[in-house]
Amino acid sequence: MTHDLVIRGARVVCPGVVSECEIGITGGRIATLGRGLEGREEIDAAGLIAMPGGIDSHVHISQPSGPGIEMADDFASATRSAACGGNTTVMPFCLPEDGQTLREAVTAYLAKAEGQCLTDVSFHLIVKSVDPVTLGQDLPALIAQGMTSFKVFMTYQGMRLTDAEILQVMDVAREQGALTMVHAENEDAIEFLRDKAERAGDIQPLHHARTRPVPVEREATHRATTLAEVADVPVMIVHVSNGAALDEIRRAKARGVKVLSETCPQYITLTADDLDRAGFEGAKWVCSPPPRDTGEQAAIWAGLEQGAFDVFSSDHCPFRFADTAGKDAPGARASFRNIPNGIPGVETRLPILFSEGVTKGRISLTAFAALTAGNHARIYGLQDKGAIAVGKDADIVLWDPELTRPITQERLHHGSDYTPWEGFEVTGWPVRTLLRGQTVMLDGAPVGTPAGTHVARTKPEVIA
Ligand code: DUC
Ligand code: ZN
Ligand code: ZN
Repeated sequence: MTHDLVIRGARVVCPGVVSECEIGITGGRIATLGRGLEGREEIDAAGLIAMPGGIDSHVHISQPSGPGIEMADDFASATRSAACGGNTTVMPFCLPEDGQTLREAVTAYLAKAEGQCLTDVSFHLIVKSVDPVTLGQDLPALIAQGMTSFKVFMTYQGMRLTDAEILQVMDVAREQGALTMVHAENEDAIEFLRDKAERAGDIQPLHHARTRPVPVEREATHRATTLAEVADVPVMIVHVSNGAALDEIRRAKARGVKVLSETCPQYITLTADDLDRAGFEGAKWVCSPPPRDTGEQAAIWAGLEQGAFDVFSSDHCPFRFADTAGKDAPGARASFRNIPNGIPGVETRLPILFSEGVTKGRISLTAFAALTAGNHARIYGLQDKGAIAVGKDADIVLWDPELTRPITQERLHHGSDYTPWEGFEVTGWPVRTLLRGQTVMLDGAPVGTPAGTHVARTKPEVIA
């Protein structure tokens, strides 16, 4: 059999095992894993590592972000950046604007993504209002269309749900077979600390971190896992930043609750000190939950090494510093309260974990592939993705494990005007990304026309 394409010479990271085999690709799918394969085209990947294309199951693209603030990425720039960072699928959130139904929002997001994407996309939903149309019509219809996961917030005025509302939403998840993702921070506690800080004149970016301390996340994580226990549903706790929250997850699991968890590059590499810069520059590191300290970084690393985390995502949520820093910019109006929460990271997630995890010997290649692709596919129901295995989409990323260079804004492709990791030294970079067998990144540059599509999902594995 002559394949469309054969990749030769790479060490191939298959689920649970690394193999010295060739990859035969036909019709955009992996057709054969073996030796002596024939192909009309070939890639010589000697010295490289072939991994499943990254799946980033937590990104924000073109999301409404408050008066006067626009997200820095649209679908073209976000997926270009994703592909250049070794990803082949991203999972953005669909957030309804005020007055819009969830179904109207989905229609609008699908239209924004259509024809723009260099990677595949698959949407999660955000439930910010609990009303009969959302619960009784839109969620069941959208889940049936393959949007089988949604996020609820315990923080942010206008987005947060009460415990009673979260239980109602979880009940729909149970009936319809969807996965609930929770942003776990206690809004009342944050509001109390924020008001106090502002009254004391503590308005610099550092106070974003000081007013969202670990107990705020720990308590909400306990509550979210308890609500899931009461509602009898699995739950995904997203962007876990510290050891105490992770301990709540461990305790819930020990009680038999099906809890999944996610952490992100910011919680293993950044600290609250990064927000403590002269003037307003600390705004570049404002995300929620905030980066903590080196002790909490160690606790998150221990969790990654022990397999306590299911997925490692970027929480890419890009803004332009110029929009928050100038004296007339919306984010600079008064205090840290006005800085939009989020940092760019879809292009740097994989190199950071590869360098800090694989190159430094903390995690294996197969654990890396699971944390960055395989588990995302299994958990969220992306049947054709996430593994180098016969029959899967040929979504593959080739890594040069020896390539050493720092992260710099000028080499990135996102719409932000900065990276929080400027100058961060990385050993191990993706050098070629293939989406369904077509090259979409070569040597750090985007290639080809946008052929990414929206992918409908099956029920999440924990539910099916
Ligand atoms: N939560 C996210 O998941 N992303 C950005 C901001 C936030 O609070
Ligand atoms: Zn969140
Ligand atoms: Zn997020």
